[in-house]
Formats: sequence, structure tokens, C-alpha cells
Amino acid sequence: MKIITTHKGTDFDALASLIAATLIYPDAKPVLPTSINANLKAFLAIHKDLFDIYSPKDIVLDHVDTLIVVDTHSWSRLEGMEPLRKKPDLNIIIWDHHLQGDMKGKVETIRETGAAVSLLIQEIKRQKKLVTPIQATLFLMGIYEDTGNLSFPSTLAEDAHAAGFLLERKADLTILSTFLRQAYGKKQKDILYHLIKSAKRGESSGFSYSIARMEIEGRVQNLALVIQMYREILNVDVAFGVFHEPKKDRCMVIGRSAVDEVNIGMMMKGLNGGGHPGAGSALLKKVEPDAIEELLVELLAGNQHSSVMLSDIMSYPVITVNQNTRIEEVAMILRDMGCTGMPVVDDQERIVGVVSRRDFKKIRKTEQMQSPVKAFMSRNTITIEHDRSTIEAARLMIKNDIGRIPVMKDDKVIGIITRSDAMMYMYDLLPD
Ligand SMILES: [Mn+2]
Repeated sequence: MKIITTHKGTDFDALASLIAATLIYPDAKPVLPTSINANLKAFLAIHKDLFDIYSPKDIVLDHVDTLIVVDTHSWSRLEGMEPLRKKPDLNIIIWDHHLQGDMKGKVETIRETGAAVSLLIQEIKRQKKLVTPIQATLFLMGIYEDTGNLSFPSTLAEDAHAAGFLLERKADLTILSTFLRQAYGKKQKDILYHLIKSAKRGESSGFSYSIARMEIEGRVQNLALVIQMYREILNVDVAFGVFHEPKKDRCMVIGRSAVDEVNIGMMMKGLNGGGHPGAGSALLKKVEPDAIEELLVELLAGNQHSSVMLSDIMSYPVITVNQNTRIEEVAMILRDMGCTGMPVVDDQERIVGVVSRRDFKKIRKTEQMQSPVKAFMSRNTITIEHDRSTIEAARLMIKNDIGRIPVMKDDKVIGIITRSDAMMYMYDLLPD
């Protein structure tokens, strides 16, 4: 007899992988542990009859010759399978996205994808197996839960491809969002409580921060969500959680920032992690948590230097044009420079407007080409001070539907920031 099973405390990815495996191994019986997580319990309360699932006690282990495990390959995480461990001729097949595990398979598909079910979906796709809309919905829940809706840094293109495949197979997003509430369970609540109790606060260069530390064991999902709540409850600008796992001699650092001045993604990049200006994480091996805390404080203090100011990424020198320049000449300068607009200044080099190709559309007669640019420029000039952040510039662009903003220092234009400058920064494409 062939059986398929997965880890205790079964979550959506594990159940999805279990059912997906039944498509690949139609003659194998799916065995679901009795300890399953709360979201999954709610889902199965309604959908249980749709899946032909067995309980560990239904299985006569003596008859099992093939054991297929999904979303784990650790004996200790299985339920009721202990006797199989001693079976010498047992055929083990593994599908897992955790690299750690003590089971040895005859066939192993172990890769660090965002969700384990993504691995199985690739095979289902390859074998052109039929997937029903309900199966597709369950599989997609597995992917979304384990990848935070494809947003966790662990997400791979494979997960997104699998999600696309499932949407084509009519996965139902309404059902999905009903059952897939943010995984804020008892474990997360306990951690949050502990963090708040042990919180340390500080001030650095005008913003408030807090660093909390805690020892954890094994994988805890949704720590990023916990840190977000922690930051909100403490009402600090920046929050860090340092999660120490002594057994593996490593620390997970998760950060959240609500202020433009502190770019978490960049700080985490310095620690070999990554993220975005508002959120990020890094995994540090063989570093004491004390040292990490000190490092974070240091990084925060020195943040003014590492965070990117507009003057670092703006384009300069800026070509400006005097307000009395004839339109004809302005058109030529724009064409020669290959740009679509530029600031207009008065005789004292003060900015009085912006002219862009859009403004030329207002020109009706050829003799108007001889008029001064001030007659056609837009006078509603939005500018930004050189010491502001890129995020503020991007907000101004969105709010005013403009693609370039002159950057000012002492009432003079010193540069210009464009949409593409802002994009380069936001998507972390700046050269190091
Ligand atoms: Mn998983």
C-alpha cells in the first residue's frame, strides 16, 4: 500500500501538497495528521467530504510499502509513522521546500520554493493532470499562505507561475480570502506579548525606535506581521525584532519603518538580507544577538549617511531656460537634450515655471513660436528641497501627476528628479 502524509500542525500548504500528491500518485492514500491549524480546521469543516482523506489510525502500517511525504521530511514532524522508521525496504518519496530533514528518500524533490505545493504543481502541469476548481483553490491557498500572497522574500518565480496556472484552472479568490485570514494565531500572540514586555526604546537622529529580542525554536510563520503590530502598538517610528535560534546558532532580524528617513531594505542589505524601504529582514549565522543589537543601533545612528537623499539620485546639472527665451529656441534645446521638459527661471535664476512638450500643444499659429516661453509654460511649479527623501518626491509626483520635480537649495534649482530616478530607487536598482 502507498500512503501520502505531511507534517503535524498541518497548514494550507501541507494539505494542498497532500491533495496535489494524490493527483500524481492516484493509487496512494492521503493521510492527514489529527493536529491541524485553526484556519485549516475551518476550511475542512466545510470541504472535508470533497477529499478522500484518511486518519493515521485508519492505516495498517504493516501494509505500507511506499511512504510519500510532502512539505516536510523529518520523522519527528509526522504523526503515527514511527513504526515505519524501522522498515528496511520502505520506499520513501519526498516533496519538500524545507532543506532540513532527517528522512532519506529514494526519490527526492527538495528545493527552497516559497510553498511546497508549487513543486507538485510543476509536476501536475508537466503530466497534464486535470485540476478541478476546488483543488485549484486549495492549492492556491497553500501558495498564498506560505508566501504571504507572493510577497515574502522567499517567493520564487516558480510560485508565481504556479499561482498563474491555478487561476487559469479557476481557483476561486473569494473562497480563498474567506479562509485565508492573516495567520495571527496563539503562537504569534504569545510572541507579540513577550516582545512588548521586553521592549527597549530609544531615540536616534530625531526618530524613535525599539528593538526587541526573543529566543525562538523552529520556524514561526508571520513574524513580519508580528513586528508590524509591535511597531504600531509601541507607536515608534522604527521597530526591530531579533529572533535568536540558539540550536541553529542563528538570528533572524526583521525590521519595519514608518518614516522616510530610515530605509530598512538598505539596512538589511548591509546585513546580507534585503527588503524595501518600509520592511525587510536578514538571517545572520554565528552572530551573538547582543552584537546584532549594537549593530542595529549603530546603523540607525549613522542612517543619515546611508539613507539616500534626493541630492544623491537627482539628475544634474539641470538645464534651465530663461523665461524670455523664444518658444522656437526652447523646442530646439529640448530636442537636442533629448528631454521632455525643463524648469524656466527669471533673470535672478529663480524658478518661475516649467515647460514641457505638453505645453507646445497649446501653440496654434506659427508666429507664436516667436513668443517668450513664459506665455506657454505652466506656472504651477512644484519643487522639493534637496534634503527631502525620494519617497516624498514620489508622493508629490503621484499627487500632482507630474514626471519631474526641480530640486532646490537656497532658492536655486540644483537638480531635477524624474520618475525614472524615483523608480530606480524604489525598486532598489541603484548601483552599490
Ligand atoms: Mn510549507
